[in-house]
Amino acid sequence: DAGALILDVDGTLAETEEIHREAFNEAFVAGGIDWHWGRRIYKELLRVAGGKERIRAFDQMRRSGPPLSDAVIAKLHRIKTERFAAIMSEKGCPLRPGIRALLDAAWAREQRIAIATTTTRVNIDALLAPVFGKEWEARFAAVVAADDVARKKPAPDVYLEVLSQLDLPAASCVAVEDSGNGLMAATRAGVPVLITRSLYFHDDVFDGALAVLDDLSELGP
Ligand code: XBP
Ligand code: MG
Repeated sequence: DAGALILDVDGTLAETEEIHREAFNEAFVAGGIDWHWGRRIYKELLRVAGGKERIRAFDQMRRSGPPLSDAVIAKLHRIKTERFAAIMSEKGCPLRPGIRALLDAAWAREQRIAIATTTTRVNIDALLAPVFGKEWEARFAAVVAADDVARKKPAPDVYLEVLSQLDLPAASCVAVEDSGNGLMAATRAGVPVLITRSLYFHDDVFDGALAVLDDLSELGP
């Protein structure tokens, strides 16, 4: 019995981070907050997994006044999630090279595919429904997102939850990730990791990965 492929979403299935960044910036404008995240600061902020956590981290870095309340952060993030879906439906976002072929080949040999991500669950829908239709989730053996676990990556929680839903030993699976946080999360869960280099983590060092590829088209047909 072959193990499963466990896929990250942001940066791995698609280059979504620029859309996340745009959505954050639109949420700050809508929420009347005088922030704008450029690429350089966003690269640093990406070390913090999770949008709400990222807003809080920036608030702690920059603010002299009282910290933003949980309610304000939740509201900003709610707007950000709405804007993400809106931008995705306006502009769309293609899957990265090799992803479609990898999925089709795995499904053809009846290998199970799962998703392990620290993004908000509806964001996966915004990405995958246009490609695979409304019933996209039925194609995946397990879909675990930030909302489903206590701790986001680099904690192993999303991977442990996927393994438990699949009832598979970690070492029989392969994770595909693009970030150091993702590599650490999967590694802590005992899952070997293939890295695909993405926009924001292009020059990072990925010690302990099985391999580091520019993109999955390198795996060939
Ligand atoms: C993805 C993330 C997410 C997105 C934003 O990490 O860190 O926070 O940037 O999503 P990974 P939300 O690819 O390692 O899963 O705003 O919905 O949290
Ligand atoms: Mg990622």
